[in-house]
Amino acid sequence: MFASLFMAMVLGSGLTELDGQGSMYVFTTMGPWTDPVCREYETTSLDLQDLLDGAQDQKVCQVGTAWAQAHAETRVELKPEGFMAMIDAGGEAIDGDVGDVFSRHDVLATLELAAEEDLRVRVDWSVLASGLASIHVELLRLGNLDGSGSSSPPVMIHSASAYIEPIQMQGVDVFPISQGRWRMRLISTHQAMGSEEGFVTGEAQYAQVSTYVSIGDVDGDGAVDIQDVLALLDQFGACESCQADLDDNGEVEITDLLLLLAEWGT
Ligand SMILES: [Ca+2]
Ligand SMILES: [Ca+2]
Repeated sequence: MFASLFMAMVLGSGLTELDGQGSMYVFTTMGPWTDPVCREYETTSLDLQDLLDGAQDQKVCQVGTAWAQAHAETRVELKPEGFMAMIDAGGEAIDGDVGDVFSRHDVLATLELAAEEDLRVRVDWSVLASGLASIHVELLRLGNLDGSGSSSPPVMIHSASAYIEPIQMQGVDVFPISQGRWRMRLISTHQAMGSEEGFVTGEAQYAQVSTYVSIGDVDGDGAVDIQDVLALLDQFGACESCQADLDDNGEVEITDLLLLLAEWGT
Protein backbone atom coordinates (compact mmCIF):
# COMPACT_ATOMS: atom_id res chain seq x y z
CA MET A 1 0.00 0.00 0.00
CA PHE A 2 2.79 2.40 0.89
CA ALA A 3 4.52 1.63 -2.39
CA SER A 4 1.44 2.46 -4.45
CA LEU A 5 0.79 5.60 -2.40
CA PHE A 6 4.35 6.71 -2.96
CA MET A 7 4.04 6.09 -6.70
CA ALA A 8 0.84 8.13 -6.83
CA MET A 9 2.58 11.01 -5.08
CA VAL A 10 5.52 10.87 -7.42
CA LEU A 11 3.34 10.59 -10.53
CA GLY A 12 0.78 13.21 -9.52
CA SER A 13 -2.65 12.97 -11.05
CA GLY A 14 -1.78 13.64 -14.69
CA LEU A 15 -4.57 14.96 -16.88
CA THR A 16 -7.93 14.85 -15.11
CA GLU A 17 -11.41 15.29 -16.56
CA LEU A 18 -13.35 18.55 -16.35
CA ASP A 19 -16.09 18.01 -18.90
CA GLY A 20 -16.96 15.88 -21.89
CA GLN A 21 -19.55 15.63 -24.61
CA GLY A 22 -20.09 14.15 -28.00
CA SER A 23 -22.35 12.31 -30.36
CA MET A 24 -22.40 8.98 -32.14
CA TYR A 25 -24.40 8.15 -35.26
CA VAL A 26 -24.75 4.80 -37.01
CA PHE A 27 -26.85 4.37 -40.14
CA THR A 28 -27.67 1.54 -42.51
CA THR A 29 -30.17 1.42 -45.35
CA MET A 30 -30.96 -0.75 -48.35
CA GLY A 31 -33.35 -0.53 -51.25
CA PRO A 32 -34.64 2.65 -52.94
CA TRP A 33 -33.77 5.76 -50.90
CA THR A 34 -37.40 6.93 -50.81
CA ASP A 35 -38.81 3.49 -50.08
CA PRO A 36 -36.16 1.39 -48.30
CA VAL A 37 -36.69 -2.30 -47.57
CA CYS A 38 -34.58 -1.85 -44.44
CA ARG A 39 -33.34 1.25 -42.61
CA GLU A 40 -31.76 1.14 -39.14
CA TYR A 41 -30.11 4.11 -37.48
CA GLU A 42 -29.51 5.78 -34.15
CA THR A 43 -28.12 9.07 -32.90
CA THR A 44 -26.71 9.06 -29.38
CA SER A 45 -25.59 12.03 -27.31
CA LEU A 46 -22.54 11.32 -25.20
CA ASP A 47 -21.59 12.90 -21.89
CA LEU A 48 -18.34 12.74 -19.94
CA GLN A 49 -19.16 9.48 -18.22
CA ASP A 50 -20.13 7.83 -21.52
CA LEU A 51 -16.73 8.75 -22.93
CA LEU A 52 -14.84 7.47 -19.87
CA ASP A 53 -16.89 4.26 -19.67
CA GLY A 54 -16.73 3.70 -23.42
CA ALA A 55 -19.60 4.28 -25.84
CA GLN A 56 -20.55 1.94 -28.67
CA ASP A 57 -23.38 1.27 -31.07
CA GLN A 58 -24.11 -0.87 -34.11
CA LYS A 59 -26.87 -1.11 -36.69
CA VAL A 60 -27.40 -3.91 -39.19
CA CYS A 61 -29.67 -4.43 -42.20
CA GLN A 62 -29.86 -7.82 -43.82
CA VAL A 63 -32.25 -8.75 -46.62
CA GLY A 64 -31.46 -11.92 -48.56
CA THR A 65 -27.82 -11.73 -49.58
CA ALA A 66 -27.66 -7.95 -49.08
CA TRP A 67 -25.89 -6.82 -45.92
CA ALA A 68 -25.25 -3.43 -44.39
CA GLN A 69 -23.59 -2.85 -41.07
CA ALA A 70 -22.31 0.27 -39.29
CA HIS A 71 -20.56 0.27 -35.94
CA ALA A 72 -18.77 2.81 -33.75
CA GLU A 73 -16.94 2.71 -30.45
CA THR A 74 -14.90 5.34 -28.63
CA ARG A 75 -13.31 5.59 -25.21
CA VAL A 76 -10.84 7.72 -23.28
CA GLU A 77 -9.07 6.53 -20.11
CA LEU A 78 -7.28 8.86 -17.72
CA LYS A 79 -4.85 7.42 -15.18
CA PRO A 80 -2.09 8.88 -12.97
CA GLU A 81 0.56 7.22 -15.17
CA GLY A 82 -0.90 8.24 -18.53
CA PHE A 83 -3.98 8.16 -20.71
CA MET A 84 -5.39 6.31 -23.69
CA ALA A 85 -7.90 7.16 -26.40
CA MET A 86 -9.45 5.02 -29.10
CA ILE A 87 -11.98 4.92 -31.92
CA ASP A 88 -12.95 1.69 -33.63
CA ALA A 89 -15.60 2.34 -36.27
CA GLY A 90 -16.65 1.46 -39.79
CA GLY A 91 -18.95 -0.79 -41.69
CA GLU A 92 -19.84 -2.68 -44.85
CA ALA A 93 -22.48 -2.33 -47.55
CA ILE A 94 -22.80 -5.42 -49.72
CA ASP A 95 -25.59 -5.31 -52.26
CA GLY A 96 -27.46 -8.46 -53.14
CA ASP A 97 -30.52 -7.94 -55.27
CA VAL A 98 -32.14 -5.05 -53.40
CA GLY A 99 -30.43 -2.17 -55.19
CA ASP A 100 -28.77 0.59 -53.18
CA VAL A 101 -27.05 -0.43 -49.97
CA PHE A 102 -25.41 2.15 -47.72
CA SER A 103 -23.62 2.31 -44.35
CA ARG A 104 -22.34 5.30 -42.39
CA HIS A 105 -21.09 6.33 -38.97
CA ASP A 106 -20.04 9.61 -37.36
CA VAL A 107 -18.28 10.06 -34.03
CA LEU A 108 -17.47 13.35 -32.36
CA ALA A 109 -16.05 13.27 -28.84
CA THR A 110 -14.65 16.27 -26.98
CA LEU A 111 -13.08 16.20 -23.53
CA GLU A 112 -11.95 19.18 -21.51
CA LEU A 113 -9.06 18.25 -19.24
CA ALA A 114 -7.01 19.80 -16.47
CA ALA A 115 -3.26 19.57 -15.99
CA GLU A 116 -2.65 20.65 -12.37
CA GLU A 117 1.10 20.67 -12.99
CA ASP A 118 3.52 20.70 -15.89
CA LEU A 119 3.71 17.27 -17.54
CA ARG A 120 5.59 15.63 -20.36
CA VAL A 121 4.01 12.82 -22.33
CA ARG A 122 5.03 10.10 -24.76
CA VAL A 123 2.22 9.11 -27.15
CA ASP A 124 2.42 5.79 -29.03
CA TRP A 125 -0.31 5.98 -31.69
CA SER A 126 -1.71 4.25 -34.76
CA VAL A 127 -4.29 5.23 -37.38
CA LEU A 128 -6.10 3.20 -40.02
CA ALA A 129 -8.54 4.68 -42.55
CA SER A 130 -9.84 2.63 -45.49
CA GLY A 131 -12.58 2.83 -48.10
CA LEU A 132 -14.14 6.27 -47.71
CA ALA A 133 -13.31 7.13 -44.11
CA SER A 134 -11.62 9.79 -42.02
CA ILE A 135 -10.02 10.05 -38.59
CA HIS A 136 -8.97 13.24 -36.86
CA VAL A 137 -7.62 13.44 -33.30
CA GLU A 138 -6.12 16.53 -31.72
CA LEU A 139 -4.96 17.84 -28.37
CA LEU A 140 -4.61 21.54 -27.64
CA ARG A 141 -4.22 23.88 -24.69
CA LEU A 142 -7.30 26.02 -24.02
CA GLY A 143 -5.79 28.35 -21.43
CA ASN A 144 -5.01 28.64 -17.75
CA LEU A 145 -6.71 26.68 -14.98
CA ASP A 146 -8.54 29.78 -13.73
CA GLY A 147 -10.17 30.29 -17.14
CA SER A 148 -7.86 33.09 -18.24
CA GLY A 149 -5.59 32.95 -21.26
CA SER A 150 -6.32 31.90 -24.82
CA SER A 151 -6.03 28.66 -26.75
CA SER A 152 -2.83 27.53 -28.46
CA PRO A 153 -2.30 25.56 -31.69
CA PRO A 154 -2.60 21.77 -31.20
CA VAL A 155 0.46 20.02 -29.77
CA MET A 156 -0.78 16.78 -31.35
CA ILE A 157 -2.75 16.10 -34.53
CA HIS A 158 -3.31 12.64 -35.98
CA SER A 159 -5.38 12.80 -39.13
CA ALA A 160 -6.11 10.64 -42.19
CA SER A 161 -8.74 10.67 -44.94
CA ALA A 162 -8.91 7.58 -47.13
CA TYR A 163 -10.31 7.51 -50.66
CA ILE A 164 -10.26 3.87 -51.85
CA GLU A 165 -6.59 3.37 -50.93
CA PRO A 166 -6.13 2.49 -47.25
CA ILE A 167 -4.01 4.79 -45.08
CA GLN A 168 -2.09 3.25 -42.21
CA MET A 169 0.17 5.31 -39.97
CA GLN A 170 1.82 4.92 -36.61
CA GLY A 171 4.35 6.81 -34.59
CA VAL A 172 5.58 8.21 -31.31
CA ASP A 173 5.13 11.83 -30.23
CA VAL A 174 6.80 13.36 -27.17
CA PHE A 175 5.73 16.80 -26.01
CA PRO A 176 5.11 18.94 -22.91
CA ILE A 177 1.65 19.46 -21.43
CA SER A 178 1.93 22.62 -19.38
CA GLN A 179 -0.31 23.35 -16.42
CA GLY A 180 -3.69 24.52 -17.66
CA ARG A 181 -6.92 23.48 -19.35
CA TRP A 182 -6.65 21.20 -22.35
CA ARG A 183 -9.04 19.81 -24.95
CA MET A 184 -8.89 16.44 -26.67
CA ARG A 185 -11.11 15.93 -29.69
CA LEU A 186 -11.74 12.66 -31.51
CA ILE A 187 -13.61 12.65 -34.83
CA SER A 188 -14.31 9.84 -37.27
CA THR A 189 -16.63 9.05 -40.17
CA HIS A 190 -17.10 6.48 -42.91
CA GLN A 191 -19.47 5.83 -45.77
CA ALA A 192 -19.77 2.49 -47.56
CA MET A 193 -21.78 1.92 -50.74
CA GLY A 194 -22.51 -1.55 -52.00
CA SER A 195 -22.41 -0.78 -55.69
CA GLU A 196 -19.17 1.19 -55.69
CA GLU A 197 -15.90 -0.63 -56.14
CA GLY A 198 -13.48 0.39 -53.39
CA PHE A 199 -16.25 1.63 -51.10
CA VAL A 200 -17.88 -1.65 -50.04
CA THR A 201 -16.13 -1.40 -46.67
CA GLY A 202 -14.93 1.57 -44.68
CA GLU A 203 -12.82 1.51 -41.52
CA ALA A 204 -11.76 4.32 -39.21
CA GLN A 205 -9.54 3.16 -36.37
CA TYR A 206 -7.41 5.09 -33.93
CA ALA A 207 -5.56 3.93 -30.86
CA GLN A 208 -3.05 5.67 -28.67
CA VAL A 209 -1.40 4.95 -25.35
CA SER A 210 0.18 7.92 -23.61
CA THR A 211 2.69 7.69 -20.78
CA TYR A 212 3.93 10.54 -18.61
CA VAL A 213 7.71 10.84 -18.58
CA SER A 214 10.16 13.16 -16.80
CA ILE A 215 10.09 16.79 -17.91
CA GLY A 216 13.73 16.40 -18.99
CA ASP A 217 13.24 13.20 -20.99
CA VAL A 218 13.65 14.70 -24.48
CA ASP A 219 13.15 11.47 -26.45
CA GLY A 220 10.59 9.98 -24.04
CA ASP A 221 12.42 6.66 -23.62
CA GLY A 222 11.94 6.69 -19.84
CA ALA A 223 15.43 7.89 -18.84
CA VAL A 224 17.08 11.30 -18.69
CA ASP A 225 20.58 10.60 -20.00
CA ILE A 226 23.27 11.56 -22.50
CA GLN A 227 21.00 10.73 -25.46
CA ASP A 228 18.68 13.52 -24.35
CA VAL A 229 21.59 15.99 -24.10
CA LEU A 230 22.74 15.07 -27.60
CA ALA A 231 19.21 15.44 -28.97
CA LEU A 232 18.92 18.84 -27.28
CA LEU A 233 22.24 20.08 -28.67
CA ASP A 234 21.25 18.82 -32.12
CA GLN A 235 18.10 20.98 -32.03
CA PHE A 236 19.70 24.00 -30.33
CA GLY A 237 18.30 27.34 -31.52
CA ALA A 238 14.95 28.53 -32.78
CA CYS A 239 12.81 25.45 -33.15
CA GLU A 240 9.01 25.19 -33.54
CA SER A 241 7.42 22.07 -32.04
CA CYS A 242 10.80 20.45 -31.38
CA GLN A 243 11.04 17.55 -28.93
CA ALA A 244 13.93 19.27 -27.12
CA ASP A 245 11.93 22.45 -26.53
CA LEU A 246 11.06 21.25 -23.05
CA ASP A 247 9.32 24.47 -21.95
CA ASP A 248 7.56 24.90 -25.31
CA ASN A 249 8.63 28.50 -25.90
CA GLY A 250 9.62 27.98 -29.55
CA GLU A 251 13.32 27.88 -28.84
CA VAL A 252 15.76 25.22 -27.67
CA GLU A 253 18.10 27.06 -25.37
CA ILE A 254 19.88 27.05 -22.01
CA THR A 255 16.66 26.92 -19.96
CA ASP A 256 15.74 23.64 -21.66
CA LEU A 257 19.20 22.27 -20.86
CA LEU A 258 18.76 23.31 -17.21
CA LEU A 259 15.37 21.56 -17.07
CA LEU A 260 17.05 18.45 -18.43
CA LEU A 261 20.01 18.57 -16.01
CA ALA A 262 17.62 19.12 -13.05
CA GLU A 263 16.21 15.66 -13.74
CA TRP A 264 19.48 13.98 -14.71
CA GLY A 265 19.43 10.25 -13.99
CA THR A 266 15.69 10.02 -13.28
CA1 LIG B 1 15.51 9.95 -22.70
CA1 LIG C 1 12.60 26.26 -24.79
